[in-house]
Parts: sequence; C-alpha cells; structure tokens
Amino acid sequence: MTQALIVIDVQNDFCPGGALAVAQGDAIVSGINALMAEADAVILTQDWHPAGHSSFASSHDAAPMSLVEMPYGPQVLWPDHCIQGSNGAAFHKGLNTDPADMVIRKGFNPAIDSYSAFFENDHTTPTGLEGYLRTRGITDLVMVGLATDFCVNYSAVDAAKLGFGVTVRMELCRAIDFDGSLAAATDGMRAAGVSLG
Ligand code: VGL
Ligand code: ZN
Repeated sequence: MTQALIVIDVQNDFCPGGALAVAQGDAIVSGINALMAEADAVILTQDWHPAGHSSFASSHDAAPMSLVEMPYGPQVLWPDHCIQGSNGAAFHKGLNTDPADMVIRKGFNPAIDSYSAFFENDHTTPTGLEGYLRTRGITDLVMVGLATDFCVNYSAVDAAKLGFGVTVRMELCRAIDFDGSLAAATDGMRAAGVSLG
C-alpha cells in the first residue's frame, strides 16, 4: 500500500477573517502538519479562481449562498474568494508547505466550479490528479482540510469512485455546514465507501 495525504484548500479565505471563512478553519493546521511525515506523498490543493468567476454571486447580481442552475447542474453562489494571486488564495501561513510533492490548483476555468480535486463540477473534466497518483503507484488516500461538506466531500467521493481507498480524518476538517450540507456530505461519503476516521 502506498498512501498519499491530500490536504484540501487550507487557504486564508477559508480561515477566520477570510472571504468565505469556515469556523475554526485554522484549528486544523498544526494537526495536518503533524500527519505529513507519515505519508508516502503529500499533495496540497489550492482553490484558484480568476476574478469574475461564474461561481461568484457578484458575477450574477445574486445574493451569496443562493443557488443558480448552471449547464452542469445546480451551483451555490459564493462570495468572491481565492482569487488567483491574492492573499486570500495563499495557503494559511502556519501550513507547512515544504513537504508537498505537488500542488494542484482547481477552479481556474471561468465557466465551471471545481470542488473536487479530481473533476470539475461537470463531473467529467479531469484535473489530472488521478493520473499523477496512479503513475506514482499510490493506492490509498488520507484526506483533510476545508471544507468538509464541499471540497473534501467531493474529492473523497470521486476518489472512492475511482477505486482509491479513502479515509477522511474528520477531526482535521471543518465544515461550512450550510442548509444541512454537512449531514448530507457525511451520508454521501459513507455511501460511497469512504472511511470517516
Ligand atoms: C470550497 C466553496 C467554494 C471548498 C471552495 O474549498 O470547500 N467551497 N470553493
Ligand atoms: Zn471556490
């Protein structure tokens, strides 16, 4: 078994004071750093949107957290966040990025959001992470980060569907928990065969 640690979106905008702050998003940073030494590979994901991204409420004259129908299905409209090159898009300063073998950016396509580290929200456009992991012989994934109910959830479910063994370390994740999204996410992850550790 070869195991990778996948650290999802531990970025300033998802931490207290950020544009899309997740409660206690920064509380998981030191625990994540401590896990890095145990992994055969460490991969960081980085939400990385161009200004005016189609997932931003401001692009639709709509209220943040409202829903819109996109060609690929329903999409939550978010406050502007993780704009390419901004401080909000930078990793939390406490996160140890030195052990990272790879940083994968997502959400850069202006027309499609990308919660999952594997596929954009159309569920078909790949990010390339699957190929990276397979060519390195990685079979098992431990996932941590932000937010439990969106990017961690989508990444974990996609990884399980692709045949990886997946464990989400829930104590090293924090959720947005909007409109029942955390309960739905935990049900969905369990149904997909993800271990919630
Ligand atoms: C995320 C909403 C929008 C996440 C990213 O990292 O969970 N959530 N963009
Ligand atoms: Zn985003």
